[in-house]
Amino acid sequence: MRTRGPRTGALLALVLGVLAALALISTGASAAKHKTKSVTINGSMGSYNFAPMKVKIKKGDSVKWSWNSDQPHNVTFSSKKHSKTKMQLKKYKLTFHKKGTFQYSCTVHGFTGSVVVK
Ligand SMILES: [Cu+2]
Repeated sequence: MRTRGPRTGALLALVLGVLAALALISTGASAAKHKTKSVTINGSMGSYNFAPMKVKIKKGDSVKWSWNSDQPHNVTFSSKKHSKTKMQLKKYKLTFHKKGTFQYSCTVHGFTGSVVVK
């Protein structure tokens, strides 16, 4: 009867090493958290804008809008997603699951912004 030779031992070590490496890779991937970028509304009567006007994010990331203004504003996408129209918006957050460029505006004042999802 043969006992486990040095070659078998080396092969076993190699397999275990590969498994350990795979475990590390998958752990690393799931640990990559999705980010949230913030957009506020700047300006005063007659000259408002979203700041920043263009946000670049990755698929699965979110954008959070908030403002505290002397005028009511909203965030309205052509997809009909929209925030409430308020002077103070504590938080309006959307997560983007598709790549593309998404334009939006404040329908009260007409200024625009965009979210670019890569
Ligand atoms: Cu507005």
